[in-house]
Amino acid sequence: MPTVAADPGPFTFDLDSTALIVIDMQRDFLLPGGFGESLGNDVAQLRRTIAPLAALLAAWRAAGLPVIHTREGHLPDLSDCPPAKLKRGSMIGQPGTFGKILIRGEYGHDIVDELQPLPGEPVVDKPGKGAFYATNLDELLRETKTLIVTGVTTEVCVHTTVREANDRGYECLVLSDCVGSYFPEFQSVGLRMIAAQGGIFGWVSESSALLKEITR
Ligand code: TIU
Repeated sequence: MPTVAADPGPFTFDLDSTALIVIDMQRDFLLPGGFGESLGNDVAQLRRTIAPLAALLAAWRAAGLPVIHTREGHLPDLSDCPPAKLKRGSMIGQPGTFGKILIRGEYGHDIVDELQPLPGEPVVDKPGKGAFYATNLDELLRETKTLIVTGVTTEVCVHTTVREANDRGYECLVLSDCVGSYFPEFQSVGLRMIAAQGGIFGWVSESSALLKEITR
């Protein structure tokens, strides 16, 4: 079984029951001129995850291992958008640079070109921050015990998903170079929170450490 150097300590897991999850690598969050940037956010902080994630995806696919992608967004009539979310996110469903913001089927809602899912790879559309809430993710992960967690943003959808996964019995390895936050301090503290207290939510490592194990 592979072991990767991680915080708070070495993480050993079985590749036969491990899946890679790529969370919300959507144009609305990552593209210059998009929704995320229109809120005053620095998309460069997220875009630095694209290259290491593309390299990991290539190796992961070459090893024949399972990958699941997620996208945050809503039906065009917003009937699946929790009212409390819409209240604080009134731009959801409004016209943006890349189509209606966070609406399924719009260009901006889809995944960036560099990380497009391949045919057959599940894409989980989620209305919330966590990937388990109101989705079939738990059913897709029937054979899975370990999640390799990547995507954006570290303190929002990544954290929520990692917390949900913990309560459902999954072990999570979060890759620091493959998750990103618009805010450097949240990136740093968000990762520390996962590994704190002996790994309260999981382990934190880098993609290079994992790549060594899957490209042997
Ligand atoms: N995917 C995700 O994290 N959605 C967000 O809204 N993130 C923010 O940081 N705003």
